[in-house]
Amino acid sequence: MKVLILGIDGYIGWSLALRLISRGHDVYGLDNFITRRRVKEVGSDSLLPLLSFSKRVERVKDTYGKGIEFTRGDASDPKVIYDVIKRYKPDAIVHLAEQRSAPYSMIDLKHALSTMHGNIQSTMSLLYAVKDIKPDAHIVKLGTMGEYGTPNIDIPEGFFEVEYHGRRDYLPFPKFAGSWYHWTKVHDSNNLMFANKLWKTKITDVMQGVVYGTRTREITETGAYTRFDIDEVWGTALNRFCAQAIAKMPVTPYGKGGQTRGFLSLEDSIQCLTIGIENPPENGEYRVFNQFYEHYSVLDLANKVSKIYRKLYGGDVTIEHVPNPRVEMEEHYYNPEHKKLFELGYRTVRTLEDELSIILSDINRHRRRLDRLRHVIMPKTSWRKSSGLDMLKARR
Ligand code: USQ
Repeated sequence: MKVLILGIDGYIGWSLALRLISRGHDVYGLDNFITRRRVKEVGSDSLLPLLSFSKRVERVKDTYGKGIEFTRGDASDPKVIYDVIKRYKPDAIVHLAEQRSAPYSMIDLKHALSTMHGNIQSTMSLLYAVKDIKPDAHIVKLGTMGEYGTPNIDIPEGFFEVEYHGRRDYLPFPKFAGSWYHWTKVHDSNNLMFANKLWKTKITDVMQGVVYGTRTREITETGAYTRFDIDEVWGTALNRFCAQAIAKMPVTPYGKGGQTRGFLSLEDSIQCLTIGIENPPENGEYRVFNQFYEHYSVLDLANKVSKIYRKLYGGDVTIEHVPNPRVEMEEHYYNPEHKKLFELGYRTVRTLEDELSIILSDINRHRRRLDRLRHVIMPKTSWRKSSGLDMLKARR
């Protein structure tokens, strides 16, 4: 199959490219390396050292005897998107080229606007380009479980039966996101649904949970790490907790730590995306996957990291409930459904405990780099303090 990955240089994009190549697919990629620059903008860097993209492709060729055709460009620029779809005529397009950090979008108005424009514009450009150039292509779009928020009822996979004033309908489940970033994904989902209604575009909208992990089978085979962020803006909960433990810093559940989210390993995320690509929806179908393995509270995860750390290194980890920089419920009901990927064959590869041992060991091997990143680990970006005043001052 010909698969175009928008955002091929990212945490998931690179790992997915390796998996697809190893399974014999033809992989094409687009990226403008903006995540590398934006992570530097907040004073941070990938904890695991990254090869340049051309070196990455050399490793792929050496290992699997096949390369990746790559275009450097911005996925939110319609011309760029039209050009790559014209050039590669892909069967499937995986859209991972959106700004993916909730804290980054909450820094201030400038960052909120760039997240809104970039994310929504890239999905809109992609929808039009597919309609105009390759209308039978399958769009696999990365959304987030965070689109649903944390309602006090079960969360279905996208749609649910509802009765109101005696009448029934099958409707999209209401969304209530928790950051400007998460809201861009809600807006994208609405646009995807509408494009499907207009043009019958074939779409898989992936509501993915929080991903953790350092490696997949192919990362080990090629030695070409994917990025691994641990700072307060770009790092996600479990990856950060592991880095905090190795750095002998407190592990930081925000507030009470009862915030519960769906989680899955990088290996599982790549398995699920591959299943979605290799098992496309029917022509004209818009389908939604809730993509995660299990749900945990952040305090549960802090305790698990502490347990595995003790087993591996013998010392204790301090768990510190720091004031929550976000506006979110810290204790709530959470029961999302997730059946469709399991029906298509998804099975988890490693237990959480085995995965944690691998992450902790990989971080431990890069302790020098970790020491250089200590100053960006503790939370700073505040949802409440986000403002547009500095942006306006800078324009005067
Ligand atoms: N959290 C802590 N301590 C930390 C970091 C985070 O308690 O040191 C808490 C947060 O307050 C939040 C939860 O952990 O309640 C998850 O936060 P996160 O930073 O791991 O993840 P989030 O900001 O939700 O975003 C990440 C990815 C995003 C993806 C999303 C899936 O960055 O791209 O869409 O996970 S989900 O969370 O299901 O929406």
